[in-house]
Amino acid sequence: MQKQTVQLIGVPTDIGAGARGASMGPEALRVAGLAAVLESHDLQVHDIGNLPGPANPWLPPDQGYRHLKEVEQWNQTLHDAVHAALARDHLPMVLGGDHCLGIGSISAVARHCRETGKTLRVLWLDAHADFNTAELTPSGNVHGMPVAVLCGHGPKELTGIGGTTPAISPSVVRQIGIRSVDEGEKRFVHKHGLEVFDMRYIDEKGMRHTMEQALAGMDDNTHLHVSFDVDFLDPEIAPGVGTTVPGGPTYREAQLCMEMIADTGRMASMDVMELNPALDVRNRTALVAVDLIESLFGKSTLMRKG
Ligand SMILES: [Mn+2]
Repeated sequence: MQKQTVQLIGVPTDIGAGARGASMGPEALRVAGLAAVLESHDLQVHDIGNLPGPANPWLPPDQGYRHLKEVEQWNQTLHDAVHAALARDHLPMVLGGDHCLGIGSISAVARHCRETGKTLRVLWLDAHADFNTAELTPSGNVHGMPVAVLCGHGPKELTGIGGTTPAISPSVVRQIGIRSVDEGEKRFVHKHGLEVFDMRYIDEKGMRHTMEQALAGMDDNTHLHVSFDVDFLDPEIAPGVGTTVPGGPTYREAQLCMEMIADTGRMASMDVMELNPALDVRNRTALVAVDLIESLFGKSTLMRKG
C-alpha cells in the first residue's frame, strides 16, 4: 500500500490576531520536530515551505475589520494550496498562523468535499467559538470570526472565498473546549445552532463521552477536518498562545481527544493554529502540539491489548 502523504503548508502570518507573533508558528513547529515525528508513523512528509503573503501593517479596524484586504489575500492563497493538496490525495496540514486562516483552509476542504461527494465534519478545538461578526466584536480581529465567515456571516471578500457562500453549514461543525464567548456571540451561536461542547460539558460528562458525541454519525464517506487552535489546551501546558484562557483540557484529556480522533481513521485534513513562539517558553508549546499531533496520527498510549 502506498504511504499517505502529509503536506505541510506553512502560513507565516498574524494578520488576523490581536497580538503579534503567530507568524513564527510554522517554523517553531518544524523546529519541534514535526516532520520526523510524522515520518516515524510511516507517513510521507512533503513540506512545501511557507506560503507568501503581505506584511502585517498593524492598523486599527476599518469598517469593523482589521487588515481585511491582507486577510483576504492570505486566505485566498491558502485556499488554493489546500485545494491543490487534496486534489493530489495528500493530507494538508496547515501550520499557522492565526486562526483567521481557518477560512481559507476549511473553505478549500468544503469545496473538495462538494467536488468529490464526501460528507464534511469539522472538529473545532478551541477556547473560543470564533463566531464573531464586525457587529459583535469591537476589536475587529478576524481570528475571532472564521466560523461565522465560513457559515456565511461576514464581509463578502471572505465569505466568497471558494466560490460557494456559505462555504459550510453550522451543522457540520462540532466545537470542543470552548470557555470564552461574549454575550452577543453566545446568542449568535445559539441562533445558528452550532453544536458546542464547552468546558462545563467536558467537566460534567468527561472527554470520552464528549468525543463520542462529537464524532457520532460519521461513516466511510466522511471527510474529517480537525482545526486545532493551540489555545484549546490549558495554559499550564500551552503558554505560547496570544489569547490564553484558564481552565482548558489537561494533557491527558487532550491526549484522549486526539487518540479518539485517530481511532476513527477518518481525519483527512487539519490546521494547527495560533502557536505564538514570542510568548512561549523554550518552544514548550510547540513540543506539546507536536506530541498531540503524533497522537492524532496514531501514537497510542494504550498498554492493554486491543
Ligand atoms: Mn481560534
